[in-house]
Amino acid sequence: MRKQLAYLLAFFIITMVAEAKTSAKPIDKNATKETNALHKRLLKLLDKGIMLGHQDDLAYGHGWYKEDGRSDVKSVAGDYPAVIGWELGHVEIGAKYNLDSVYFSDMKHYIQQTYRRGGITTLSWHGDNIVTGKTAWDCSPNDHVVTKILPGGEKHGQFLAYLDHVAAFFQDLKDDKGRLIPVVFRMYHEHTGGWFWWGNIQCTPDEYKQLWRMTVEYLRDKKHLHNLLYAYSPAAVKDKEEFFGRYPGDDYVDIIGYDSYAFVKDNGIDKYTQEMETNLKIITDYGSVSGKIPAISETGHETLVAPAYFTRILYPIISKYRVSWVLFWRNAWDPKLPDHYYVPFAGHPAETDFKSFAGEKKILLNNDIK
Ligand code: BMA
Repeated sequence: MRKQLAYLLAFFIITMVAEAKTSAKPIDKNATKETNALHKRLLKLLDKGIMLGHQDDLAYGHGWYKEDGRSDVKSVAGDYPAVIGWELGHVEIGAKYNLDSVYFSDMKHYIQQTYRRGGITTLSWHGDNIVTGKTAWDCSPNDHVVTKILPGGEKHGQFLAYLDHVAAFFQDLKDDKGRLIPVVFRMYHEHTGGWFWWGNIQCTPDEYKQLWRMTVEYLRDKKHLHNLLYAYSPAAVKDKEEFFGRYPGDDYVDIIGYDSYAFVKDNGIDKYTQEMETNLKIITDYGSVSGKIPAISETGHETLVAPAYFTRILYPIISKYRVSWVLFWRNAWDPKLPDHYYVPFAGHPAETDFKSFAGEKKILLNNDIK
């Protein structure tokens, strides 16, 4: 009898979990048809494999800037990434180009090209510190930026004007038929790290949650933007408690990720593998009960000095998990940053390693997700 009961309970739990996964919908009840389709597709692709992503892939790469059709991932692996990341920093101040010198007008074209090709777009936002007028990294604990931009704060109105610029960008992402292109908005990221004005040194967990909810409500309900999926992505955390300590709630998040980087100094690779295991477990466990889509929102190993980073360090870990994508950070074009790259380019010693990684059946490039 007991055994029967246990079976029944197990069956019930499995059914509930399966239900949570497949019936999950975007948090925006008025999400456009295309946004719903993207959400459904992301859930479905979890069964197929892990999408390869790269930040700024089409705009520039190591040693080049703005060459039509070029991509460092494509030059080495033969195809475009399935996911391409972009950065909105400075859109809020009405600038023509972002903090990494990508024109917003070009970015829109790249996003259109990606969409036309069946690829997926995610955007981060290193918005300026509205109190000091300096960068997102300017985060003295005494500025209380978040307190000041919440409703009632002295910078609230001015911050909404920042959000108006952000909204205008999203509103202008149109496909060939004039329909809004659905994209992932990964805002206020790495907030557990304490190095941005929205970080854990500058605001309380409650203030962070309020900031998040205020932003979603403003973009969705006031600006009537319905082409966004919202991604929550702390810097790698030590445990579940830290991950959810500033989580704004299931009604405000579609995608759950984390950022983690591999360094070689001080046992860095061991720390990285542990960090990846811990964080992958948190996001995939929660994803399987909540229907939230887990993703490795930023990762990589700058300059690729550790031997076989892709096939021997990264792949053995990530291949064990049902995770939507793995996004490698940017290959800077700027000659002042010659070592700032995360995927190999033609001629780099890690080329074969990356090619083998990208060739794994489980790793999906643009053509694999069409
Ligand atoms: C950082 C570095 C910076 C860049 C910023 C925003 O990690 O790549 O050079 O400006 O991201 O993209």
